[in-house]
Amino acid sequence: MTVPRRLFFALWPDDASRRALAAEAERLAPQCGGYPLPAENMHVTLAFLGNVDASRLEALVDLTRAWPALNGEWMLDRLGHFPKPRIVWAGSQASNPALLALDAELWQALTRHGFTAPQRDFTPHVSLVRQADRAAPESRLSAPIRWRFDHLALVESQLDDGGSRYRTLADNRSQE
Ligand code: 2AM
Repeated sequence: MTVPRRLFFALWPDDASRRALAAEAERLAPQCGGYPLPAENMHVTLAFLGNVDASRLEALVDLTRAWPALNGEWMLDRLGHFPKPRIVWAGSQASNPALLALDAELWQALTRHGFTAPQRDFTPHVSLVRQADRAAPESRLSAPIRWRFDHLALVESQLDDGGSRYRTLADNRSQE
């Protein structure tokens, strides 16, 4: 048995989207009573695996690198609040069929690798503010953010004193 790794699959925004999301987080944090997440942490989780034995990592890296190229878009325009984990997040009013299909396909592949998909529906979201006691006063982002996603990433989460640090272990961009 080796040391478990806390892993998840995510989409990572381009720099402009990331900066726009971080600016929203800064703006909202005082209103929601929490702390803003930094630009480098902005992402949408497609599949959270939790603690995974390191012996399974190689198969996950292979799956990630072999994943077909992505060329999608997600228009973020709304704000939401998950009261229990105390998160204020950005998402979209309209559902995004491509994003939902990608999530379902990813879980199908992960199921073949012995992972179990969650029972609950997937609510694509980008966490902006943590320890948020209140929802944002408004339900819209101050301006819509158009995020083009072009790669899938396998990411490790490490907790330290400053919060979560994320490290990409593999992605499906060309290896050349
Ligand atoms: P969150 O931002 O909504 O907290 C790394 O922790 C990533 O995995 C974050 O995007 C986090 O979502 C997500 N995550 C953490 N715990 C999770 C869980 N039990 N189920 C689903 N996603 C989780």
